[in-house]
Amino acid sequence: MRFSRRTILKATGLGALAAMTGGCDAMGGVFGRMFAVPARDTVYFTPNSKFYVVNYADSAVSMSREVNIEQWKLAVKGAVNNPLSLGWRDLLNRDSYDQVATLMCIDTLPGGDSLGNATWRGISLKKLLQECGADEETARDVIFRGIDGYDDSIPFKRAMQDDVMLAYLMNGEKLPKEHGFPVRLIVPGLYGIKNVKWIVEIEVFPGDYLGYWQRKGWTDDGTIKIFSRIDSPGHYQSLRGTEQKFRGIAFGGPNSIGKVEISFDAGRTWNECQIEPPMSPYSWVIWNYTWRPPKQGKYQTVVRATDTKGQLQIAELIRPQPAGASGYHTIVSEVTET
Ligand SMILES: Nc1nc2c(c(=O)[nH]1)N[C@H]1C(S)=C(S)[C@@H](COP(=O)(O)O)O[C@H]1N2
Ligand SMILES: [Mo]
Repeated sequence: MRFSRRTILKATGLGALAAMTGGCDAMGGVFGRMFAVPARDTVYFTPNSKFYVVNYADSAVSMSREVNIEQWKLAVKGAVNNPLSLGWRDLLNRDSYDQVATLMCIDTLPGGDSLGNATWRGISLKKLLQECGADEETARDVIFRGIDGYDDSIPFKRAMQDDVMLAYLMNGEKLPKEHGFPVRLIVPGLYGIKNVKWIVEIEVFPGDYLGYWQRKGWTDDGTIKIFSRIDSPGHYQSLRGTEQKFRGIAFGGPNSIGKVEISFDAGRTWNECQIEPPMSPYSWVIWNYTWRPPKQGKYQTVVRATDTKGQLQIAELIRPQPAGASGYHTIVSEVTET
């Protein structure tokens, strides 16, 4: 199996290349590559037009189908006392709230690009489930089904937490088609696989349900692992001057980031970076570090993060399948002039 990344390449251009060289270099421990990778912009909010897109299939449904919003319905069924069917207007008439949250694909390599941060507006899933009289005794999972045939589930207990949202606005705009119009799930701290797009059906389920990717051997838990990335300077960018500004992001998944450290000697010694205040408990943070290179040469530069619970990012290089990658993003910093 492969995730379909065509649109990622389209959306991020050289950024995707950066991810691959960063990731592959880190994975293979190969530092001899001589091609430079440009720096990335580090932003609080990823513009919708640059937000990564991952679909299990480049199907006509997922990419180009126009939803007739007047006919669109969202059904809530299963282990509930009052099954519901919501139309677009019903959805808009419900109480809504805004929440800043980072979305991250489980297929992201160390230093990769398949994550973004946005302000989502939507309705509370918990309130909807309560209104339907979800049966707390029998409910074990909540299943979400997309119009493209995709499905996934989260535990009922997780579904009943206040941060789980059915979102219809993204960064103040109508949810773009490729991101799930008219409505998608946002579950902070769980990988993208759980954040089902184009939802048409929600089912309260008495058992442990295995969704699309779980049936192919991927995790049903989906807790995001701590991630950090060096955005600038780029890999093999030639550095001139006594002061070099390093900058990037760190994301703790279900927890906030407490500390970010950078190493210029392949992880032997570490320096603490400055962290900018996060936009929300569910958002990535931006970190900065000013480095004074001691002399010319090539430096293996590594970043790692620790969450607010004191858990250090996992150093071991592990591939994304089945439960998400780990490993530190590593680049070469080539100081050509001090
Ligand atoms: N209906 C549906 N929802 C889906 C998917 C899909 O293929 N179909 N892909 C999932 C995956 S793997 C990810 S990473 C996120 C990506 O969301 P985005 O494309 O808005 O970034 O959507 C998830 N929700
Ligand atoms: Mo994903």
